Amino acid sequence: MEAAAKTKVFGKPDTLTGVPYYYCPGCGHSLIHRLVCEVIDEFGMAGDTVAIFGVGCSCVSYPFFNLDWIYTLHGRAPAVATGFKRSMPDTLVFTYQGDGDLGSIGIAEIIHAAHRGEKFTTIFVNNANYGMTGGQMAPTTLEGQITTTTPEGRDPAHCGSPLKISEMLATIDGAKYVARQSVHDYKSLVATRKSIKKAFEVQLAGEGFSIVEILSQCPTNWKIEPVDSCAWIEENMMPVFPLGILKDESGG
Ligand SMILES: Cc1ncc(C[n+]2csc(CCOP(=O)(O)OP(=O)(O)O)c2C)c(N)n1
Repeated sequence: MEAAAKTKVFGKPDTLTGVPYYYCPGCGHSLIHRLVCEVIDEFGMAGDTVAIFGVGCSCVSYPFFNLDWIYTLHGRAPAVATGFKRSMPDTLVFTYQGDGDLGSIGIAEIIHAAHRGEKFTTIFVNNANYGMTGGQMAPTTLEGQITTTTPEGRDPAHCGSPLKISEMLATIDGAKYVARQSVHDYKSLVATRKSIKKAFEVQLAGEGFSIVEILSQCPTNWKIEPVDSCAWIEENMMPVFPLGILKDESGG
């Protein structure tokens, strides 16, 4: 009997190595890795891409990628990306940074990279806390959110309100594409992939700085079950950090 012809409809992106993820159960980083890799595959650019990691949970991610990568000091990925992209302008360069890395210690780096209109892309993973170090308050921590450093909940009277970093970056002329997406349901995964693709296109067209903020699950530090973390994003994060394209000045 002849074997029935099979058509492959789904598979692992070639840019992912297939090394099993060792993130906490329900962590959003692995979903985001996959979407980034799918887009790189689509562009056929794995050999011409450099990933630049900040410090945080994602700094253990290099075994997952079939890519060249650089691991930088905390918050300094935009400076390294600036140097790399300027010296090798045909390379697809992206930084991959958490909200602590990008929004606290690295806030000046990202603002000035956008201000200079550096032609790289930032994947900004907002999980509303410092994940790697055990769940301390980040600039993006929600009002009332319990973290190890705000055991009674973040009080804006002395901790400020959640910093809307993408809104801030969108005011900067050199930033040409700024989007906020999420990975909490299928629809948001599709939108996030689309935004990553658009951000990379803006970079490859030499138009300026591009960034995609992605709301991402951290059930371990939110102290909830992985299955509940998607609803947590929708109910708690999205009212404060609404999804959408904050700025698109691509195409001249
Ligand atoms: C100069 C410096 N200060 C502090 C630390 C400790 N540190 C490691 S990861 C981290 C926070 C990372 O949080 P985030 O960027 O939100 O990423 P996540 O782990 O949540 O993905 C901190 C403060 C460090 N490694 N280097």
